[in-house]
This record gives sequence, structure tokens and C-alpha cells, in this order.
Amino acid sequence: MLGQWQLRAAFAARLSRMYGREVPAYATLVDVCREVNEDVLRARGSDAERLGTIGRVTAERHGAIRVGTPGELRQVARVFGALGMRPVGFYDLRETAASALPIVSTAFRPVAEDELARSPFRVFTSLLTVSDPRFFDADLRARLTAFLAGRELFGPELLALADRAEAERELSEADAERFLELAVRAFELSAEPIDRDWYAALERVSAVAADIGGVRSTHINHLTPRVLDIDELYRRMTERGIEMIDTIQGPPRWTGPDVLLRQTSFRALAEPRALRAPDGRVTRGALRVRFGEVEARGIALTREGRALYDRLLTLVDEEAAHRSPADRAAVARSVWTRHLPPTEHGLAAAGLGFFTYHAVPGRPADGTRPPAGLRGLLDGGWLRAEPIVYEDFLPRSAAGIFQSNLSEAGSRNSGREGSAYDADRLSGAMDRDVLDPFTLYERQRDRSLAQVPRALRPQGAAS
Ligand code: OOG
Ligand code: NI
Repeated sequence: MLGQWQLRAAFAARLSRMYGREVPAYATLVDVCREVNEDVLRARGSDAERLGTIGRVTAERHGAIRVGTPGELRQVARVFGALGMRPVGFYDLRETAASALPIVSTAFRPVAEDELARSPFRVFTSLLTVSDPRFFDADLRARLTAFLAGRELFGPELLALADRAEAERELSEADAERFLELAVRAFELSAEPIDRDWYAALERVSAVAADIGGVRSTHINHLTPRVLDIDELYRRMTERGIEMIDTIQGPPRWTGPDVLLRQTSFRALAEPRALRAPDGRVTRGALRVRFGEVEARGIALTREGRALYDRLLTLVDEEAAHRSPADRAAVARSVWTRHLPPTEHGLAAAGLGFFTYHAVPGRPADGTRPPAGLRGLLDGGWLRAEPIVYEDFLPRSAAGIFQSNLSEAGSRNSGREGSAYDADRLSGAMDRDVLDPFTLYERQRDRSLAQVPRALRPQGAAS
């Protein structure tokens, strides 16, 4: 039998092989990541593994997919549910970018620490906001709704296997093989000809809307490996002649601890796709929608830390506004140096970062009693803090990645009231709770803290 984590790891590995065949530049990206990670490990030793073992980091991927309807999202949730992945976080990208991004998103991922350690595979999943009148007028909405209602992304056999894997938390080897084959196939790029005029009608609103609602199947949009030095990776990819987007999204490079998430990507490539003209003739065209992304992960921030991060982004925008774009990284570094603690210890002490806490073995050595309070225990060397790695995404970075890969801005009627999409609406559509990432990190921290009093109790003391 194969348990859920084995299914998840196998799915991630097969998807990676499939995507490497479809998009050869992705295979280059994975190679360069491996080289950079090996170099960092050589240079920094065990310190390089502070936010994850090299085994985990090398295998780690996130995917991105896009679906059209709440019903499709519900089916995706069943497929990922089979892999032990649950919806975490709600991201509304509609207001984040100058380009039209008519989508809201969540990320499917494992939540338990041991599951993350075994296979941290996650998928950023976006839902087209068909009912948002700023993007789709009544006529286009009606046509889009009818088009989406007539397609099937996941067949009954796949869904039945998925439900069984979720309920029983495992599949026999033969069923697992069939499930993986069908699941990977569901995310392959289809060779079916695309209705050219329909695709173009949606593209006038948003290239993302066309990628979702202009075709009769879904596909993986990108698959993202994790790298330990994203600046070095950016340099090496550029050296190899691969055109990267202009910036690295998220926190700047600086000398303090890595926090949250830094991401960049190579530009969407023209891929041959069959197009059907109104007279029925099929021609070979090309579409640029799929790209390659890479990311470096840092420490998860508490609600206070995250609020500070969001303020710092605004501050960077303000200070960079009257400077040349080339100065932005330097401006960001200076803002960070002024506002963020330069060490992990500082992040923990200020309550800005998430850590788990562990009693230092051998204490108490001289019979002194431990001080009360976390700060005293840390400063006195009674406890050590281990960073919790950020497992989620950042809306502004996501929008930046989307936007930098679009050639047209699309259009939106900002005079209209947007329709409400929120975490509850997504939860309702899937019949599964969209989990709050902060709550997950808090629980992880609190579980470690709950062990501390017992671990610090002097030997032989009564309970
Ligand atoms: C998703 C873009 C966002 C990320 O890592 O933030 C994203 C998409 O292109 O569908 O993948
Ligand atoms: Ni991504």
C-alpha cells in the first residue's frame, strides 16, 4: 500500500518529469538550482540546512494551476485531498496589479510538520472570478459560463480513486499507479485545437482569463523549485541566456535572516498550440502563458511581523518612487536595515517571527531554577529557538509574477462594484475549510512551548 505522503511525493516527481518534457527551460532551471544548492551547502555547511534539509529542499516544488468554476475547484480539492493536501490561505489578486487579474486563489498543501518534512509539495490554485462585472459584462459572462459548464477537467475514474485515497489514506500499488497516471494526465497541456476567436475575446479582458476559460482542459502553469541563493540563481540563468523577469519579488537581499519568500521567474515562452479558425481550419499558432519560477523560502512571520512586512513594502514604494528603477534593491535593503531586527534572536524576541522552542540538553547544570518568561529562558541559554519555515505565498509577489509574464494589460471596468469573493465563499464552494496560515504556525509554536515546562523541570523533582 502507498500512503498519502508517498502518493504526494510520487505525484510531484511525475509532474516534474512531465513538465520538464513540455518545457525544457524548466529542466535547465532545475539543473541550475541543484548546482547553486550544492555550492551553498559546500560554502555554508550545516547552516545552509537551517530552513530545511538539503533532501527536502532539493525535492521541493510548488505548482500553479487555474480553474474556471467553483465546481472545478471542488474537484481539484478532491484530487489534492487524496494527496493529503488541504486548502490554506486566501489570496485576492484582483486589486493587487495594474494588469487585469480576475482571480482569487488558495494553496493546497500538507499542514502537519511530519507531512511537510516528508514531502512539502504545494499547489497555488486560482479560480476565475466569472461573476465579477468589472471584468466580464453580462454577455461575455453568459458565454463563459456556458463554455465552462460544457467541459470536464477530471474524469469520474480519477475522482473515485481520489475519494478512496482520501477516505482510506492509502491506495494499493495498482490503484496508486492508475491514480497517478490519470492525475498527471489531467494537468498536461492538451493538443486539442483552441477556438481562436473565443480565446481572443477573453484575452481582450485578461490573458489569464483566456488561459483558463479559452480552452477545454486545465494544465500546470509552472512548477517551482526551491533554491538556497536566489540572487546567484538569477545571475546564472541570465548567463545561460535565459531571459528572466526584471526583479526578484518579495524581501530584498540583505544581511539579516531570510523571511517569508523571494521569487523570480523566466519569461513565458512561446509554445506551439493548434488554433481553429471560424471556418474550421486548424493552424499552428503559438501562445505565451507558461513560465518557470524559482523561490527561496525564509522564516514565517507572525501577524505583527507580516503587518510590518506590508508596511515596509509601502515604504520601499514611496522611497523608490523618485529614484531610478535600478536603485530599488538598494532602497529596499536600506528600509529593511532600519526596520527589521538583524538576527533570528531579534525576530524571536520582538515577536515578529515564528519559531519552535526546545529545551537545551544539559540544563540546568548547577541547580539554578530557570527564569520565568520566554525572553529570559532564551537569553539565559535554557531554550533554543528553531525557525519555522514559511510554507505559504504572498499576494503581491504572486501578482508581480503574473503581471510580469503578461504582454497585454487587459481591461477592467473599475466604475463597477467588484463581486465579493472571500475565504468563506471558497470554503463553501469546496465544502472544506480554507485554513488560516497564521493559526497553523501558532499551533506549531504552541505545541513546542507546551513541552518546555516538563523538559526544564529539574531531575527528580516532583511533578
Ligand atoms: C500563479 C502565480 C502566483 C506564486 O508562486 O506566487 C504564483 C499562476 O501563475 O497561476 O505562482
Ligand atoms: Ni508560483
